[in-house]
Order: sequence, then structure tokens, then C-alpha cells
Amino acid sequence: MSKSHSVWVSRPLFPEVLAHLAQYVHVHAETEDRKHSSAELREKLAAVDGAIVALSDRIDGNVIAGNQRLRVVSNLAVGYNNFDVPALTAAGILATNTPDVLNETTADYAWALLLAAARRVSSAERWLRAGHWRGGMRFDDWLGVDVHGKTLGILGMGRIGQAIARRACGFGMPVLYHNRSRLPQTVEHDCCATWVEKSELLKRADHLMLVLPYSAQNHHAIGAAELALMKSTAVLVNIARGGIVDDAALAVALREGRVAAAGLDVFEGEPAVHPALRELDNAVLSPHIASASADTRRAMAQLAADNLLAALGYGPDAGHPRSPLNPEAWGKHAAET
Ligand code: 8YV
Repeated sequence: MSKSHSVWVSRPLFPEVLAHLAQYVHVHAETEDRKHSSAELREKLAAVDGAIVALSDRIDGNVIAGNQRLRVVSNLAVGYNNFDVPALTAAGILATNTPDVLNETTADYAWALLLAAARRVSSAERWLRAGHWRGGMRFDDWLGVDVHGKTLGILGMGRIGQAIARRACGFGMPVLYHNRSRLPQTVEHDCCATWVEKSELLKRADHLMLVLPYSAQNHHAIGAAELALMKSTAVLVNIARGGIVDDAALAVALREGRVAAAGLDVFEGEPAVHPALRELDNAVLSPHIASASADTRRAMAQLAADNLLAALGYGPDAGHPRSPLNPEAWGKHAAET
């Protein structure tokens, strides 16, 4: 097949996914994982018909200004706070993301962080590896807080929040949640979940998971005032986005024992991590890997590639990308071509 479209892939991807893309289009794939500046993004995007981009690539009006060629940007993530969707729509550029394929894997990881933080897994391992386990151990050493049977709070009850909640049923944990809108009763029943106001959620939850998307309104949704409402025995888990928690305020609360522990996969300004958090033994920290199982990262890459190809008119979904964020932009292009 002669290839008439070119695409840019902003970070290294699985070779088989790149090979799949290359069956249909010219592929320019980066071989290094790094954040791109606006100027770089502008230049790269001006030269292609479509792009697969990472969360660290900020695609805004400035980056696409005057771009007459670009038709689709496919995000390698379900969250798309790196996209200015209205600007893309105004420019007639389709935006897509990777929903659903990562729900269960991300929910598993949220539980891994909750259990690790509650039962002090990381600090105990650091202690053991440092060679401190020599003689006996005090019976009252390494006491954590229980997870099973406690009340789980979930802030943000989309698809990943629901996958987390369904697992809570197996731990004998009632779930309280807060979301802009209440879920249908059947879903609440499946999730053992009850809707409450945010302040009630913070006060009543024994442990709290944050699963809400980042937006300007959600910036510091958990700050000093919210932390002050939480139980001092509670574990806080953030697998959502940096910026949803005020990391400086959290570090103070953790240091003063006003919150028992935290499991954090995302950070304000990542890859930088607030220095005070790095010092704390009651914080389990990981580098934004909640979706990183081999199967799921492959499925995300494949979906991002399929969305891109479909938008350019190739593959089994030609003309019908599976997860468009602004189908109205796509309609505009389809009408023009
Ligand atoms: C990232 C995520 O995509 O999908 C999201 O919104 O935050 C993650 O799955 C992944 O960490 C790659 O950056």
C-alpha cells in the first residue's frame, strides 16, 4: 500500500505497535522518553497528519496555532488534562484517549498502595534490606492499621473508582463515595457503595482513595482543611493526578501523625517529588505506574494506535475511532473531506 499519511509518536512504544502503525502510515517515533517543549511540539506536529502523545506533552492552542495539516492527537492515557480540548475542537483536530483498558489494572494498584501503606510494607522492607533484622523483634513492632472490614472512602467514582469499590466488597468493606452525580442504584449495589457529601466522606472514611480527574476546579481538592477532617488512623491513596492533593500540606499531616500513612503514585510537578514526602517513612511512593502491567500498557498503546489509524481512515475501525474526546471536531473534518 502506498502511504500518504505521516504520524509522530512522542515516546518509545512497543515495537509491535509501531510495526502495526507502519503497515499503514509513515512513522516517526522518538527513541527517548522525555518531556517536549511547546516549540518542539509545534515543530513536530506541523509535519504530520497525526500523533500519539504522552501525558507530559501539553497540547494547547499555542502548539497547534496555524497547523493546517494535523487531524488527530491520540493520548497515551485515559486522563487528558494535558489537552486543551476546546482549542483542538476549534482547530478541527480530533483528540482521543485510552479509557477502560486500564480500569482493572489501575484498581489493583490502588489496592497495592493502600495495603502497602497501611501495613508498612515498604519501610519494613527497607529495614530488612538494611540488615536490621538480627535478633528478636518486639511483639509490638511494625504495627500497621487494618484494612479489611474498615470503611473505604472513594473521591471520584468513575470507571476506575467503581473497579476499586468492587474489590472492597471482598475485603468486607462498606464503601462511601463522593462524585458530582450519584451512580444508579444497581451500580451502587454492585460496589457496596453509598453516596455522601465530600465533608462527610472525609470524616467517616477509615481509608480514602482519590480517583478524580484533574481540572482547575479539582486543584488541591485535598488540602490542609480537608486533611484536618480525616481520621488520624486513615491511609490516603492518590492514583489520580498530581495537583489534586496539596503535597506540602499532606507532608505536614503525615509528619505530625494527623493522617496515618499515604500511598502516592502521582505528584504535583512530577517527576519532581516534594522533598518533605521523600523523607517520610509513612509514605509509600511510586513513579506514576498504576497502569503499568505488561498487558495493560500494551492494550493502551494498541488502543492509542487504533484511534490514530481510524481517524486517518485505516484499519478495522476506519472512520470510527473507538474513544474520541471531541467527536464534533471529527465531524468537521469528515464533512470537509
Ligand atoms: C499514564 C495515566 O497514562 O492513563 C492515565 O491517565 O495517568 C497513566 O495510565 C501512564 O502512566 C503513562 O504516562
